[in-house]
Amino acid sequence: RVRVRGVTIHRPIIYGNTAWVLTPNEREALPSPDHTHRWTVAVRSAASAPDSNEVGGADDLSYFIKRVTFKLHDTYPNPTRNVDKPPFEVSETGWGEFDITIRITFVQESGEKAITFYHHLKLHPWTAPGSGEPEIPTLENALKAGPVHSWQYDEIVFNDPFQSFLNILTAH
Ligand code: SLL
Repeated sequence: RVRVRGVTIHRPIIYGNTAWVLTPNEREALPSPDHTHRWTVAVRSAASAPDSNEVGGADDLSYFIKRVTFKLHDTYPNPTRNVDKPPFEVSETGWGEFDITIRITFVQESGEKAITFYHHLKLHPWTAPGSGEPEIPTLENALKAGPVHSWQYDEIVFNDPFQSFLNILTAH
């Protein structure tokens, strides 16, 4: 296998979360009524919108990503969630914000090491009413304000890729 020296190729991604406040009715229907929010954490192609749930097409990263592992807070059952096909996302309910460890494993043919990074799950739309200090709004006001979005753009960079992997990347 041959590395192509001096070549750098990158793939743009978006990662992060969207969170929704649960209505009182939705909360009553849950096994844990202390949960206040529903949220989705995801890794997506930067070529499509963060909220797209499209499988295949522009948002299909599976030609170079084999698995995305989302490590949730230990308060969750089975906190290590492996996602082996798109959409690369996890949806849950909960009451608190925490750091999610995101690990991307690349397809076998790539010969690339997995990469790991973090996303701080954001649930609350902090507001500074009037000239006051920023504060977490009441659930009622947060519900009116609509979903909270917290997304980051980034680029996965491959240096000196194997020729076969470079072919896979450029074919898409
Ligand atoms: C905090 N350090 O205290 C954070 C921890 C934990 C979030 C947040 C519920 C999990 C479950 C949940 O939202 N955990 O009940 O399955 O704010």
